[in-house]
Amino acid sequence: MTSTAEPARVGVVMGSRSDWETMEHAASVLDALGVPHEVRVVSAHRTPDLLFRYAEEAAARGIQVIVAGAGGAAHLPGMLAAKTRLPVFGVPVQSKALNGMDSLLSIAQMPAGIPVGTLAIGRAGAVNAGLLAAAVLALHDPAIAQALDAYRARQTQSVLEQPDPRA
Ligand code: RP5
Repeated sequence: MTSTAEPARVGVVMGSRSDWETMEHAASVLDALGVPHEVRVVSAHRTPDLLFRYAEEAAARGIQVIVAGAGGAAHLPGMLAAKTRLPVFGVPVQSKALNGMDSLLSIAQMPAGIPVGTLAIGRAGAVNAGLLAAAVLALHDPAIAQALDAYRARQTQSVLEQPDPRA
């Protein structure tokens, strides 16, 4: 699935269909900002060959940033990062057993040499990964920069308009 007719510039990938509940928030932000993206399930342990192929081919296909969500022993972001020079932002999915602490540490604790930018556990991390991916593209894309500025201005305005939390 690609968000628009334009070729995808961000790859939103996840280890399982069950991660979509979290990762849809990254895709929604990219939609809202008009960033062409694709969404794929690519599992580090169930489809390792697909993982390698996805990472190896992503840059040549026009993908500029990868947002990768996974839970538990969350190898996906690190393995993708090992196979591509594209920036990879990892989203720790909230696992049932350990509430996402396992996912967070698996993604954050990359040994020196292969970086993964790690976001917060769950929805906040997915939203911010989408925003961060857009911010990278905004460096060279005025339309995305403008969309990001407008997003932030709306967010500021919504707080200022409703200062009383009881309202
Ligand atoms: C990981 O295992 C996925 O990223 C998911 O968060 C977790 C559980 O996967 P399912 O058993 O729901 O497919 O690979």
